Amino acid sequence: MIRSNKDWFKSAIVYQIYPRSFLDTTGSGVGDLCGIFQKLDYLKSLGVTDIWITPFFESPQKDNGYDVSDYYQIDPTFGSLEEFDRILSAAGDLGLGVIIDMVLNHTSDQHAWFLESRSCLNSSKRDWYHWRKGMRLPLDPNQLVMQTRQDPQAVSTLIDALRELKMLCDDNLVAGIPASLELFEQALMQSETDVGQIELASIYTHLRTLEKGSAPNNWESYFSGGTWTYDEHTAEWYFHLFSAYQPDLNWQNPAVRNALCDVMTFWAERGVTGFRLDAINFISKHPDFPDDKSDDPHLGQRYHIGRSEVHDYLNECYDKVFEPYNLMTIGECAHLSVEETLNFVGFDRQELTSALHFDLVSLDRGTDKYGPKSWCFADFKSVWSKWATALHSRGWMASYIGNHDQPRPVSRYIQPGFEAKGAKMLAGLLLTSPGTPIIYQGEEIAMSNVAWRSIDDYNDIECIGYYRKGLARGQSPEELLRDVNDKSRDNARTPMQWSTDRQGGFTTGKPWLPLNDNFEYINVAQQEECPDSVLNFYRQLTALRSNNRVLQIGKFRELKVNADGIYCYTITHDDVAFLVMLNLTAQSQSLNMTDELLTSYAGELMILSGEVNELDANQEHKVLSPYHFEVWKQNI
Ligand code: TEU
Repeated sequence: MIRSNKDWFKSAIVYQIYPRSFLDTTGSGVGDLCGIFQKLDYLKSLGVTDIWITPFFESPQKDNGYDVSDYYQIDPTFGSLEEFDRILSAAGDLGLGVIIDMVLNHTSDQHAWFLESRSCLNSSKRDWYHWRKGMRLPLDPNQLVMQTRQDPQAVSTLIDALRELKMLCDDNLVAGIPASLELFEQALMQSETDVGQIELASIYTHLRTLEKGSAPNNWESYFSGGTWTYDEHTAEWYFHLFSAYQPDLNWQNPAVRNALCDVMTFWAERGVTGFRLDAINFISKHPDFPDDKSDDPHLGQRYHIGRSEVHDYLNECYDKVFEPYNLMTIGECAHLSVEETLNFVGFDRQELTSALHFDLVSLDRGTDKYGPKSWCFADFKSVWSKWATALHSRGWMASYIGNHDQPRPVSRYIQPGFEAKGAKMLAGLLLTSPGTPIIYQGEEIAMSNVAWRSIDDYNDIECIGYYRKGLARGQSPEELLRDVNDKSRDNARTPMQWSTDRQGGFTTGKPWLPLNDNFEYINVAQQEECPDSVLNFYRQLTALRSNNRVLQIGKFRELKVNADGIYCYTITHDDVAFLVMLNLTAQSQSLNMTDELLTSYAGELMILSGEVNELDANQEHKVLSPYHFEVWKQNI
């Protein structure tokens, strides 16, 4: 389906599907495309306009599909191309667009491009990825002489081995050794050592270590550990920002860019309405890969985040694919300022239609992303308001509170016992704020975190890396498990809770990840029956947004309030104004009705979650019940 209106993404409401956890129709325990097909009516009923499906391409599934081994094939775990086309066409009939996830920063190490690239030094695809020689400490001949003096038997074999190595390898490959060899020979001539024999193999091992050297630089990966992995076969290191199974593509190479544009064209031709672009602001790396000498908590970020070349690359994709197919492009743009983000999504740029920022989901992240950090409502509001205001009339954002990489919002921001009320308030915030809202599967029924007892219960490559790294530096397993419980991405990946049936109606088999035990009282079927459910509240909100252009394109302004736990803002456009008042806390809050608030507090009450509380007689206060949310609309 190609949408005709250029600005269509401004009125979109997106629902994100993590296919392996959505609905399994085969009993394999893993969700599949047929499952999505079966739920299209449900998705339509939510009032969303587009679904975004996270990667379903052929993949060894080391990072659940974010390690693609063939961009043109569907992983058999999920189904077939025919089934995907069936979704596209049935969704299209319902007026639902389909956005797919493009993982273009890296491929799987099993992708044919990488297999070819790693096959030999002069492979035609060698420079499709980043390969570097190890950093070697110069071989100190004097030290070697000292060593052999202690073991005189070793000398002659060592010389032979060094000579052989000199012949085998070109100077570049074993830089340092040939020069050292000469010095070593000179030093040896002057010495009076007995010549003996030792195992050639052990010398080779020694030389191999010298040859391998250490990683080409000190950058850190996102999944714990360094960004380089040594490849024995060609004695070079390859670069990966995520796991070693996910080597980074070299976007500097025009052939790579062409190949990736071909991939995107293939899917655009099939009729997708857009792409979510994974880690897109990371695709360009400093070509020299310098050591990061700063004291940044994440070494190397300064050399791969939002570099200027990214804009040239995206501009090229825009001309070739995004623009001709009128696609919505949602760039995952971590750790950028507002101004830097505008370089991707400004209306004057020809790059992306929207971006996802990381400021909100970083609020409670301390060391290494998993360590705890305290946060307060004032910070929460200031981050939200910053992004809600900054881009107005200059560019566009996509907004979200949770996704497949984040713990569940109700467990993160809401006090236990208030999940349903809290979920409604968060939904209200999301769906009345600027930017294209993205609802992550399960949020519409307030699914929550799990807390498993052992790291062995987890599947998430990221949290397992964090746990191992923590153990290595001496942290206690209990402390690490607590961090993992709070932050693991598996929290968002437990299967969708459809009903009280066995395995929550998700599968008839053994689910790939256990369900959250609370499926018996948090599930779609029950909430369908209850007019006051979180699910039905979502429907009210999507309808409100879709029926009111003002909410889609209006101007956001935060109003001053007397308490950090209360958040009030207006959204205005032309002669219509919406007022949103909400309580971020589990306590009732008394809101001082300032003149500014009183002016906006008029017109028609559109939506309410919480107790009906009129103003007091003097019109000075209004009580907002725990996680209260209300919206007013007036003509101005
Ligand atoms: O996530 C990327 C991601 O979360 C990082 O880029 C993020 O910037 C960093 O961790 C913040 O500190 C995407 C996918 O959403 C995720 O599921 C994948 O595992 C990852 O890319 C690798 O493809």
